[in-house]
Amino acid sequence: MDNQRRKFLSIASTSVAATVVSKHALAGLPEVVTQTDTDTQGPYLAEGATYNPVVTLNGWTLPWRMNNGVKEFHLVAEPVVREFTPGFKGHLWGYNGQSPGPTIEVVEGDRVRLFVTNRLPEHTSVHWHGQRLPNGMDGVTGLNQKAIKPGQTFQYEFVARRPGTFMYHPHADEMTQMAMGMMGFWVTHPKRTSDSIREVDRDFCFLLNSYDIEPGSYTPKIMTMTDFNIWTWNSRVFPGIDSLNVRLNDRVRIRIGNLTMTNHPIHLHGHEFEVTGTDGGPTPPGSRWPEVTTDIAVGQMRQIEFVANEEGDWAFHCHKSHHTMNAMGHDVPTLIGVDHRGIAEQISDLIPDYMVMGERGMADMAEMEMPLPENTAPMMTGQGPYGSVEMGGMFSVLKVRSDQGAGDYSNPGWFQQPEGTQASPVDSDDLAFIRSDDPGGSLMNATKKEVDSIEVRIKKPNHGKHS
Ligand SMILES: [Cu+2]
Repeated sequence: MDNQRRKFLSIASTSVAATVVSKHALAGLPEVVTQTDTDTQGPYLAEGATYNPVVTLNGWTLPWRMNNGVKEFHLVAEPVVREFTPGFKGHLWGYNGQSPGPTIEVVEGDRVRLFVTNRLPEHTSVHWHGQRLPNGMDGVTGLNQKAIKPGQTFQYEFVARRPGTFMYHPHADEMTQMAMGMMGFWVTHPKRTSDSIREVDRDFCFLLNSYDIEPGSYTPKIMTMTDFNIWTWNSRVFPGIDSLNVRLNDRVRIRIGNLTMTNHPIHLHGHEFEVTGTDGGPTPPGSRWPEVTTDIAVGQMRQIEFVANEEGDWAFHCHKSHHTMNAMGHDVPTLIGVDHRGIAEQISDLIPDYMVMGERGMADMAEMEMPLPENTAPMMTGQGPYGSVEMGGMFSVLKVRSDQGAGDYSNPGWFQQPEGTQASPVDSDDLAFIRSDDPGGSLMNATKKEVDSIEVRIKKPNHGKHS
C-alpha cells in the first residue's frame, strides 16, 4: 500500500513540476517573438483585454496566445547584444532578443503556461520571483526541477493567484546568469480595482540592474561582488534611458524591481509619492505615507504612485550619486585644489592628448570632450536645454505636460519655463552681503591652545630622476 501511495504521490507531483517538452510537441509551441529595438515600446493590449497595460522603460511586453483557456508564452534564453546608450553596447545574455527579457502581463486568476527554450551555452532555469505557485514550478535548479540543458525546452504552468508586481530570473548558475543580464518583469493585473489597487492613467515599470564592464570591452565580468561600474535601468544608462512622459494630472504608477547587488534610493523631483505595493502585494491604504525617495533593497520591488500635477521636466534618479555616473569616473583620483599649471605642459610633450581633470571638481569631465576608448559611455553627460546635465547611469526625466494626449507616450521635448519662473543670474552690483558679527552663544566657548601653525609637506618617493 505504501509503495502504491508513494507511486501515486510521485505521479501527482511530476504533473505540477516544470517538465521538458518532447521534440514531438515542439512544433506546436507558441511562435517565438523577439525584439531588438531599444526604444520604449507602446502599451501592449491583446484583444479582449480590459486592464490598463504597463509600459516598460526601454522595453516591451511579450505577446501571448490563448490555448484552451490557458495563456501561453514562449521565452527563449539566449546571448544578446544590448545597446546601453548610443556608442556603448554590451554582449549580454537575455530573453527573446534583449536584456532584460520582455515584460509578462497577465490578469489575476489566469492560468499561465510558459515555455522556456534554452539557447545558452550552459543550463538554466526560470524562477518566478514572488509568485504563489506549485513548488515544482518555482524554478530552483536541483531543488524543484532538473536544469534546462542547452537546446531543451521546459514548460512551466501555474495560476497567477495574486495581483502585483513580480520579476523572473534564472536559479541556475545565478552569479553568472544575472551578471550577464538575465531577468525580466512580470505584472499581474487585478481582476478588479479596489481601495488598495486603484486605477491609474499611466503604469510604468523597469528593473534596476548593474554590470561590471571595463571601458573598451563588451562582456561583463561575472565574478564582481560589489564593485560594479555600469548602473542601469533595464540595461540602459542615461542618456540612453527614455523619459517617462505623462499628461498633467495623470495618476501615475511606477513599478521598480531591484536585481543588482546593492540598494537604490530612488528619488523623484517635484512631487510626493506613496509606496502602494511591495513584492508581497498592495500596501494597505492606511499604512501609506508621502515620500520623495524610496529605498529599494536587493531582490525587492517597490510600486510608487502619485498625481503628476506639476508641469515640467522633473529629474527621477537613484540618489546614490555614483549610480548616476558611467564607467569612466570610478578610478579617478581626487585632484580638487591641486594646481596643475606647468605640469600639464610638460606631460603633453610626452603624451600629446593629455588632459588635466578634476582640478576644480569633476564638472570638467562632462564639459570636455574627453577621448574615450571605443565602446564605453562618457562618465556623466546628457545635454539638456541649458547645458550638460552631468549625469549618467540611473537617471531619467518625468515629463509632465498639459498638452500631452491621453495615452500618448511620445516625448514632448524640453519644457518651456514660463516667464519669471526659472533660476537666473543676478547682477553682483545689486548684492549687499550682510554678515553678522555676533559670535553666537557663549555657553560653551571652546578652549583653544596656542599652537604654531603647521605646514605639511608631502614628498613622493623618488623613482629615479627624469630630466
Ligand atoms: Cu543606485
